[in-house]
This record gives sequence, structure tokens and C-alpha cells, in this order.
Amino acid sequence: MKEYLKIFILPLFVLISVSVASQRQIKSFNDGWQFSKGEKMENERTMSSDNSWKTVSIPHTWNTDAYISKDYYRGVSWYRKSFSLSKEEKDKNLFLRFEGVNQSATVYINGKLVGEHKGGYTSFTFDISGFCNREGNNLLTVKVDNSLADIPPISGDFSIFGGIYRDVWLVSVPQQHFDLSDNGSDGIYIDTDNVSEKSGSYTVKSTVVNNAPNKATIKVSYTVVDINRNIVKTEDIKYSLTPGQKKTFSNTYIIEQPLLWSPETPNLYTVEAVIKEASTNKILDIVRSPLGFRWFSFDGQKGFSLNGKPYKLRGICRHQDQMPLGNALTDEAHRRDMQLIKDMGANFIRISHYPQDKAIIEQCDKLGLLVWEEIPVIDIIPEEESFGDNCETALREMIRQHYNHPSIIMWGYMNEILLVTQRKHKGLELDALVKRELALARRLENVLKEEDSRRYSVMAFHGSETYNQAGFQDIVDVVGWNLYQGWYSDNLSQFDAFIKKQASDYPKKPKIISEYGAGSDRRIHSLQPQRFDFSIEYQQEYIEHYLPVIEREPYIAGATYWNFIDFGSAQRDESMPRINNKGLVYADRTPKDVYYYFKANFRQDIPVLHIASYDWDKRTGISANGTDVIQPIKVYSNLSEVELFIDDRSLGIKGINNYNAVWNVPFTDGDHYIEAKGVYKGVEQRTGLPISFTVIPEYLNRKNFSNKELAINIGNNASYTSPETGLTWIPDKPYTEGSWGYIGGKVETTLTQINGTNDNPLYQTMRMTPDKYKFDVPDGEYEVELLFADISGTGASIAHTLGTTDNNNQIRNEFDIIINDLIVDSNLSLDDSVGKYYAIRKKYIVKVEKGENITIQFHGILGKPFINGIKLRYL
Ligand code: GCB
Ligand code: CA
Repeated sequence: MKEYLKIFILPLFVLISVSVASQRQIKSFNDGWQFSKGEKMENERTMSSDNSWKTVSIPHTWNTDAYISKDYYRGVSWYRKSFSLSKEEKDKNLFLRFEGVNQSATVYINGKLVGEHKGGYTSFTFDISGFCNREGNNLLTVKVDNSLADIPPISGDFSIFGGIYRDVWLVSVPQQHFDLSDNGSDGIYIDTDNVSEKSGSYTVKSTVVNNAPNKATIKVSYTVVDINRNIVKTEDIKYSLTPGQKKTFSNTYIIEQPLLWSPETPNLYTVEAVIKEASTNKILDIVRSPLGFRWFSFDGQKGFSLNGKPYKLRGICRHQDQMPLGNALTDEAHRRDMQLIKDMGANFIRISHYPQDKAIIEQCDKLGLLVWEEIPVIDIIPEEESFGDNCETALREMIRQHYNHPSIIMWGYMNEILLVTQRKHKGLELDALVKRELALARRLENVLKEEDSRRYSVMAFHGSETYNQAGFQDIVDVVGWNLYQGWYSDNLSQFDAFIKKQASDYPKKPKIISEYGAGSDRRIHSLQPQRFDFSIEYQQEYIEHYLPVIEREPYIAGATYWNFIDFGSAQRDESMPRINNKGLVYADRTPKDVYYYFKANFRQDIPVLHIASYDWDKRTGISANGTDVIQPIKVYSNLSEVELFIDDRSLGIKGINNYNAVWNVPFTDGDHYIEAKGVYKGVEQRTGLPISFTVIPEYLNRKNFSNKELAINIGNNASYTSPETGLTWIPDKPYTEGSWGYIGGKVETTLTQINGTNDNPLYQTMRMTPDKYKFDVPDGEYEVELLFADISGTGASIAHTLGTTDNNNQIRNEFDIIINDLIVDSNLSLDDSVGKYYAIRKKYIVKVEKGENITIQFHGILGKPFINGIKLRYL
């Protein structure tokens, strides 16, 4: 049925002039919960008490330990809450809506099983009408489990924080209401078709329930309200429902000259679906849904287009946790992230790797961010038969729950499904597994299209040709490539080559760079950045290489940087154990400098002028002559040229290329002020940043070394600053006459976590079998401090990241330490005291006479000698 109506404007009070008491009421059920960790006896469904229970509020997770231990608690916990019904709720139909419980929930009321839900990232709604005492107390109990083997994801580079971690709501409705029993949805689905600037059609499909014991005559209307609360269309249709009947209506309308939705103009309409009692016009139920008019398409060669124009998808991926809170974030925390993403100029978000809080999707509609949302089928699929069913459920729930959001353009259902499979299995076994994964992919693709034929389907592949050969590419509409050339594998330019080859081999297939990223750690800085050093500078170099390629090549529809935040991944070691630090913002959401590179790229509507040294405002450098140390300062900007100053002295004007320019800045010991100046649309722009600088003398004498500590980050090109002390451990350097440094030896590094220290990165590199470390120093007394952690061989890394898997470290190393020909420690072996990957520090007081200097040597007895850090202090 298609109906054409004229637009007419009604005053708003028509909608709200009827008493609201008898309508749908929604209230949060977040407070007054009790929580108890661990498996309980069956009678825990009742109010029996022991002192294991403590008071908590929702959002809640029990897994803040996932930031501390790989072995965080995965298992069962219990929640309970007592409640009584308000006067208005007593004669209503009652529903409990859980926005997210990770990973499964079994809900009881007054000891009776209400229902079970599997899947940690989608909402579910249970009808509790038949379970509640209308007068007096009720006890709600929820058993939560985050250890099940048949719920996606089975594997993945992120922590599975258990708990009731999103809002819980009590929804009470009259006997006639919009259906609340359909996969956690609102019971209303809106489609738009034939959209153009001239007109667009929209179809509202709603399901109405009559729970009354007698026939009900109702009126259903859909009122479309634009962003200014102007009513642009309203419609009233009369229906009769038999007792217990559930009925679905579908109506199509046409709107003339719709205001189009786009990230630049997020014109959002609201459909207010209303049920009224026909005889009295009393409102029984209202549900509001977003409505946006836009059209879009993907093309293998031309990329993406929105509302008829070519459009580059400029985006990020986003996990949902925040250290130290885990995944238990308030809605405003989610909204803050969306604002940060929008402010950066992004127009696209991959909600990875699972559906997220509805606060996020609502914000994407409002702020204007196009969305790829996905379910977490990652790395591998297990043998459990029920796994496929649980994937299918998650997919249906995600689509039904978020169906009406105009920001969503694509649904995803698999991420790097061959990665672990290929790594762990070979030959026939591998073939069988790939077949199983293909079968699941086909099944999910069919479900996706059955649920939503208007949006695109997408999968994310890691950089392996096997996806194409095995046939995964043929199943989906759009291919996402997670590419890490220059991070997990050597050489940035292999990225360009890889994607170019895909474009020429498969010219018809639309492509997105669904991930690219490099780790960075604010404590680590390098003037010779290299992959996996976790320096701030390498992440910048990596991104400054990728983004121009993405922007330039029309066949790349867009990209989503991995990841917007530093997020929790309990299995990960690296420079910040338990954290994947590829973020553009830190865990606390402070932007890294590189955030402003994106901003300068993406925003042309405002001036962007950022001195890219907020992450490095306490610097250290070596000076030969005791005066200036030249270090680069970079500015990220979208201006055409910028002038840089140090302490009011101009360092010259430079043209901005690839949204940045670099100056060689002469630093002296002490505090400085760096300032950048430029002009945007005729208006002067200025920004400044204080930087303090510590000069370390290359040639040590009494004067220049009297009050300084020479701290060396052995085996490393990068400097490491300990946040606990502010001391910077400078890069290692070879010895030269009159100076200091190493002679001989070989660098070894590990990604494995070092225990016994918070200065993990400092111990993750070392020099093996050095001939010696030599310091040419004036006579006097010195404190020589030696840092050790046995990282020889290599440590373990995790199977599900794209990194290589290392061997175990079993070699015994035993050696003597000799300072100025004196054996200061014999037969030192860390195996006997602390074991492998454990940091220790040893101090020796050394007297230097007759110009003998300081020479540190290691004499191997078993295995190989090594050293991870040296600190020298003049007493
Ligand atoms: C990937 C995965 C993502 C990881 C990321 C990484 O390809 O899809 O889940 O977190 O790499 O940082 O290794
Ligand atoms: Ca929420």
C-alpha cells in the first residue's frame, strides 16, 4: 500500500497533550545490585546471604584484572537485585531489557527461570510480566558467564570483560503495545527507497501486540518529525486486534524534498510510532526511531559514493573499553569518544569487533558518522555445533536492533578468519577447516541479506591471498583488508604494492582498508624510528605513509585506522603489557600528536596547527661541545606554510607537505618555548608548547657531569623515559675515543613482558656478548648501575596477532662481571635467582685513579653474557 500525503505542519502540543500515565514507561535498572564472583549453589537464585556479595552499580565488570593479568577471571558470577513495582507499573506488561551482558546471561525472577541469552554484545529483552509479584518484593537474579566455548568470539586480540556492563531497563507498557519480543528490537523497522533530492519513500513496518483478553480497536500512526521538531507528515490508521493477537503492518509513504543525511549534514528525522485507543484517542504506546534519507553505493574502481557523489570513507576502528574501567562505560563516555572522532574529521567508523552500546549508534546518526558494524567471528571457528547458531543469532540481533539507524551502511561478520587456522593447521586438516569456515560465511551472508537487503555485507581479511583463492571474496559485497606492511612485516611500500595488485587482479571488488596501525608508547622516542620499536615517531612515520596512499587511490573506498584508542588485550605483552597501544588517543582519551595529522588531513573547514611534540615535551640529547643539540620538531597543519620559533627566535618559514613540516631546532639545557605561526583564510593562527631539555655530555668532565646521571637504554635506538622518575635512558651508542659506549656485541630484543619492573621496554632490548662498555671519565668515585633481564632466545607471543610466534627461552646464561679488571660478581646467572624475563639492578661503587677510566666486561661461563642497561653517576 502506498499513500501520498501532502506535508502539513502541526503544532507540537497535539502530540503531548494526552496524559502520559497510561503509556509506556522506561526506567533504568542500574542501581542497587549485589554481585558475587564465582559459581554458586542453585539456591543463590533466592535471597540467601553470605558475605561474598557486595553492592555494585551497572555498568559493571568483574574483569578490571584483565589490565593486570593474562589469566583474568573467566567464569561464572552472579548479580541480584530486589525491586517492587510502582503504582503505575502494577497493572502493566513488564519487560526487562539488557543492553549488554558479556557473554551469557541466565535470568531468574523470584527463583523462576525467565530466560537465557547467549552473546555478549547485543541487547535482549525478556517478558517478565508473569514472574513478578505485583505487590511487595521481587528478586531478580542473573547468572553471568564469560567462559563459554560456543559464543563468538572464540579468540581475538582483546579482553573479554565479563559482567552486566551496559544499561538495564525496566519497560512497562499497556496491554496494547509495539512488539518487544523480537530479538531485542523495538518492533519497528524503517526502510527508505528511491531516495533523491526531489523525494524519497519510506516504509514503516511495525508489529503491534494485543495482550488483553478482549478485542482491541486501535489507531496506529507514524509521525515524522524533523530536527527542528517540525512535523512533516502524520498518518492515522484504524485496526482491530483479537485477544492475544500480534499483527504486523507495513505502510509506505513518500516525502518530497527530503533533507538528505550525510556526515556533513546529518539531517535526522524521527518517526514517532503511536498506538491510540480508537474510541478515546488515548495514547497507549509511543516508540521513536531515527529516519535518514541517503543513498550510497560501492564500486570496485571508483570506491564509495554517497548521495550521488564520490566520497572517501575516512575512518577509524573503535574498541569499547577504557583502562582502568574495562568495558563498563557510561553512555557519556561513549558519546565523548564519538565527539573526539568527529572532531578529528572522520566520517566513518568501523564498530569493531562487535556491536556496541546504542549510545554510540545514536551519536553516529546525530553527529554524522557512517558506520560499519559487525559481529565478532574472529580468527577461528570452534567445533561446537551451537557456535554457528550463536553467530546467526548475534547477526540477526545486531541487524534488528540497529536496523533503523541511517548511519549504518554495512554489516560485517568475519575478521581474519584464516589467520589462526592457517597458522595452526596444515594440509588436509586445513582444507577441512577452511571448508567449514566457508560454509559458515555463506550461511551468515544469507542471513544478512535475508535480514537486510539494502545494506552491504563486508568481511575483513588479513593480508593473505588465500581468502581470494578459497572463495571468501566471492561471498561478500565489500572486502576489507587489514594491512600491516611496515609493522608486522617489513617495509611500508609493500602496502601500496599489495593493494594495487588486489585492485588490478580483482577490479570489480570494492575494497576498504579495514585496519592499518602501529603501536606507540609515549615513554619511547627515536630519531631513527623503526618498526616494532613502539616509538611515537615510528607510528607517525607509518601513518604518514599509509594515509596519502589511501586518499590518492580511487579504488580504495576508504580506510579505518586500527585502533582509535589504546585498548585492553590481556594476552598481549610488548611495551605495555595487557594493552594494544596502536591508538590515536591514549586509554584516558588524551590525543596522541598523530591524532592531529588525521585532523589536518580530514578537516579543511577549520585551521589545524599543532606542534607535534606534546608526546615528547621532556627531551634529552647528547652534545659534543656542551652547547646546542639539534632535534627535529614537527608541526601538523593544514595551512600552506608555517613559521616556527624557539624562545622567540625564528627558525624560518616552511611549506607544509603531506600536512606536516619539520624544523631542526637547536636546544640547550633548560626550559624552552616553541611556537608555530601561520595564516588560515587571512587570519593569523598561533600555538605554543613548552619543552624542557636535558643535555647529556658526549665527553664527560667534572663540571658537565657533576649533577647528571648517564643512563643508557642498551640495545636500543630509542630513548626511554620512566614516568616514575622522569629519568630518560638515552639510546645506546658505540664507544669513541674520549667518550663512552659499547664495543662489540650484538643486539637482542623481545616482545615478552618483563616482570619485576614497571619499566618494561627498558629491559626488552639488550646487548649480547659485548666486548666491553667503556666510559672515559675523570678520576673520582662513581656509582655504576647495571640492569639485567634475561631475554635471550625469544619469548612467547600470541597466536591471534599478526606478529610472528616466538620460541621458548630455555638457555642458561652464566657469566662474571668485571669492572676495571676486578671480578665484581662471579658466576652470575639470573636463572638461579629470578629466572627469565625478570628485571634486576645492581650497583657498584667504583674508584677511578690515574686516568684508568671505567671498563665493564663480561666473561661468559655458560651460554652468553648480556646487559640491558647501564647508569653511571659521579659521586
Ligand atoms: C588485527 C586484528 C585486530 C588486532 C590487530 C593488531 O588484524 O583484526 O583485532 O588487534 O590486528 O593490533 O594486531
Ligand atoms: Ca547504554
